[in-house]
Amino acid sequence: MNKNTKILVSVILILVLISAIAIMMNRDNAAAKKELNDNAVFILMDNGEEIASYNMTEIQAIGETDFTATLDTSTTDPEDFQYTGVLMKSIFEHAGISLEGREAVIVSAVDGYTVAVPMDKFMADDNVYLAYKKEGELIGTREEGGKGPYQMIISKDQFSQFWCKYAISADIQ
Ligand SMILES: Nc1nc2c(c(=O)[nH]1)N[C@H]1C(S)=C(S)[C@@H](COP(=O)(O)O)O[C@H]1N2
Ligand SMILES: [Mo]
Repeated sequence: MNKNTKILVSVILILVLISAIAIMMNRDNAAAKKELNDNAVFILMDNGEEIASYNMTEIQAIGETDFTATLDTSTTDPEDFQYTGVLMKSIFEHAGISLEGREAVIVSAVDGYTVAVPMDKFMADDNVYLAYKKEGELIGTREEGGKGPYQMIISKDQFSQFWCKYAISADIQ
């Protein structure tokens, strides 16, 4: 091998090594992200008392649905997105909590934001979802720069101020 060939071979070997390391690190990150999201817990409460908690795998099993909603914030123009989640009323039904004669559901987030959803809105078809994917990708945790892992999305709302990012619990009143 002449000198130039040796240099070329060394450069190629180094590049191959660097990309192998990058691929491995990426794989670890993806696995860690999936685990973080799979383990994320959502809590159901009845008048302030915790009655059930679900992780993402359990929530998905209740009845995963794709739906569209219009994200319209004070700083962005309205835009339709496809989300994936479970109707929030189905989670309460799964936990055996009767929704009859109740008044509202208070959804709370880790940043202290809370949204009160009146019962007629909560019970409507195809409306109040606990979502965890947007356009097929996990919404992601706040630490990852996401708006989840769970985000309450109200499919029929014209504006999105009644949605709830980083949602952690729902309390039926
Ligand atoms: N936890 C939490 N959820 C929230 C908010 C918030 O500040 N904290 N803001 C609301 C408002 S005003 C809007 S328009 C939507 C979308 O906010 P985004 O643009 O940050 O996604 O989230 C809603 N949900
Ligand atoms: Mo907003």
